[in-house]
Amino acid sequence: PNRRISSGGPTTQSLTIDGEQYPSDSWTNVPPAILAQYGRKLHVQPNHPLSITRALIESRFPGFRNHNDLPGVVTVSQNFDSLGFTPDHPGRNRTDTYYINKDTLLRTHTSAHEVDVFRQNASNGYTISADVYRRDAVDRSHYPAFHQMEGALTWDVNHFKTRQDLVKQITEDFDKLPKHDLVVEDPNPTFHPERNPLQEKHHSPEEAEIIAAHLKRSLEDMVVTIFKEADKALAAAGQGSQAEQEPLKVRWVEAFFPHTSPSWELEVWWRGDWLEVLGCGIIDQPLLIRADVPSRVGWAFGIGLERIAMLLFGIPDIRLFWSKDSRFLGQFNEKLPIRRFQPFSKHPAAPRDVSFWLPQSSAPPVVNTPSSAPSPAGGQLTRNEPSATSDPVFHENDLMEIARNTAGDNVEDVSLVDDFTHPKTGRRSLCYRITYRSLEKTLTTEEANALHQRISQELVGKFGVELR
Ligand code: FA5
Ligand code: MG
Repeated sequence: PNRRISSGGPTTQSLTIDGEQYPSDSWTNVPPAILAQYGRKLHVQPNHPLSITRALIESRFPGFRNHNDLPGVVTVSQNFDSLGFTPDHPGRNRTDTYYINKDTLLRTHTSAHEVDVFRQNASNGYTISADVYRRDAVDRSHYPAFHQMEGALTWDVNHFKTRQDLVKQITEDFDKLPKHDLVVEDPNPTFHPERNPLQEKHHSPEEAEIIAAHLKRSLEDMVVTIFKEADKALAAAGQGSQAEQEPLKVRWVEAFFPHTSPSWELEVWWRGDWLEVLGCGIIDQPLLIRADVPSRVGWAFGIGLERIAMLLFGIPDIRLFWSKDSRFLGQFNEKLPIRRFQPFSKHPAAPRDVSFWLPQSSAPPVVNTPSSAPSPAGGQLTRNEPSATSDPVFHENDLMEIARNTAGDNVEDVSLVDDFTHPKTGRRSLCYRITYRSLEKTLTTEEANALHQRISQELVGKFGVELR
């Protein structure tokens, strides 16, 4: 098949994905490294930790219809318009999204299928698990190809005589959910009344409140289940109890999604930091109207499956999920109780810095916020980015991708370590620390240097930066 050489290289006429040919255009930016990962469907590979995780979560949502085979090439309309993303929403930018061409892309989230599945109107609850793709940060909890599980539950207002009966039913359903004694740090974060309204035009605050309670309890139950399994695995490995080492701590934080309101994210305390594991909220009623199910009300969530699997098995690095090494794959068996992941020998890290002046015309790049959560996972919604047509302005995700394309899974982390603007000339200089480490062998000094050299040269070639 004809493929682009690289994100900034010359385009050829078409891309072939899933046996389908797509014409390329000026929006095309899917690199070969991503196409090579496309189609592995780790979430349904027997005995793969992501598949085991998916099945475990599905088991906490009995009666839901599970969709696990929806194709990853979707339209811009499915991925964004159907969900109410505004035309200028930053998530649409080529800096964040892999476009096949201006109308077609690799889905950035499983929400891309929500409207289609709602339209089938075949069940009250459903899940959608799938591979998703994003240009994003490089670190141990972010990867450009990852997996999400969407979940939604709705109640049909028309099935009830009165809205009071609806509230009664949801309350009964809530009372039937498994109870837990989990400490939730912030069960009801305040939310912004304008950016995250209660949708009072469509349902009462009381209805929103009981739906939200049902949503949060369901997801807390999911996390508790994962944690109990992780705890058993630790005990079985003779490593004591997780509860002693690092007690389960979760918190709800306000979030913003075009397709839910109000919205939240759930974070879990993991290895000394808050790890964002999912986004969720009360489904935007106009979305349900667009899906021809205007009489349904309910909730939806989107979980990062890798993040949950990391908690469940104690997997320390997201790159491992893509490993074909039997020392990794051989450790998981869906017929046996969850077992703790045993790291194979850890090879040394090789950090290298690259410092450069941005070209004078360059718009300010977007940089990672040094916030507590491993942001910018929610960045699709919050970052302020240059417009889609502004190439070749340097964007941090361009460096992330150059690093991935050049060093593959030998790159562990890319972090901004210095950001300096010259007081007289106004020129801006950035320094990134790129940490090289193979999961499978020790990289030699020469190998690390060679990778670093190639990445630095690509930065110069593509973005006209001046190395310092
Ligand atoms: C979304 O994608 C929303 N569509 C989720 C949603 C669905 C909200 C339904 C409301 C209703 P977000 O961009 O935060 O949200 O991603 C969801 C989860 O995916 C994150 O919490 C995180 O666990 C995971 N995730 C995001 N980016 C990455 C990445 N680069 N690598 C690994 N996991 C990621
Ligand atoms: Mg998020």
